[in-house]
Amino acid sequence: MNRTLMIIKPDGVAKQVIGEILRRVEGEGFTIRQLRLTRLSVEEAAAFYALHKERPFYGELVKFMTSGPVVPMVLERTSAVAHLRQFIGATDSTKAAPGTIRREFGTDVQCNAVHASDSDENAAQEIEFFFGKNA
Ligand code: FUP
Repeated sequence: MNRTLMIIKPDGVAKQVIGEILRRVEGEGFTIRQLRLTRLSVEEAAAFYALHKERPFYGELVKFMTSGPVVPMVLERTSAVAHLRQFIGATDSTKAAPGTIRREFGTDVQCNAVHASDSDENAAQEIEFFFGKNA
C-alpha cells in the first residue's frame, strides 16, 4: 500500500461532481485517508505549484486554483501514484482517454477537474503541504 494526493480543483467543485469523483475513486480501490474542503490563498497556490514558476501558464494556474474551493485528499492503494495518474488521464482534458476523470469532468488543459501527485516523493511533500507531517 502507498499513498498519493489528489485535489478536486475549483472547476470540479463548481460543477458539483465531488461526490461522483469520490465514488469513482473509491470504486477503483482507493481508500480515502484524509479529506477536506478549503480555499487556497494566492501564496499557498503559488507555493504548491512552485516547480512551474518559470512556465508561461503559472500566473493563470495560480489564479485558477484560487478562484474557488478545492478538495484535497490523501488516497491509499497499491501503486497509488501510478494508478491514480492513469485513472485521471492526460493533463489536457480534451486529449485524456475516454472514461478518465479529466475526460469526463474537465474542460481543457487548465480546467482539468483534478490534480494527482506524479511521484512518491512529490506525493509525500504534497500530503504534508495539506495535512501536515503526521498525516
Ligand atoms: P499534471 O501533472 O498532469 O497536472 O500536469 P503538469 O504538472 O504539466 O501541469 C500542472 C498544471 O498546470 C495542470 F494541471 C494544468 C496547468 N497547465 C496549464 O494550465 N497549461 C499547460 O499548458 C500545462 C499545464
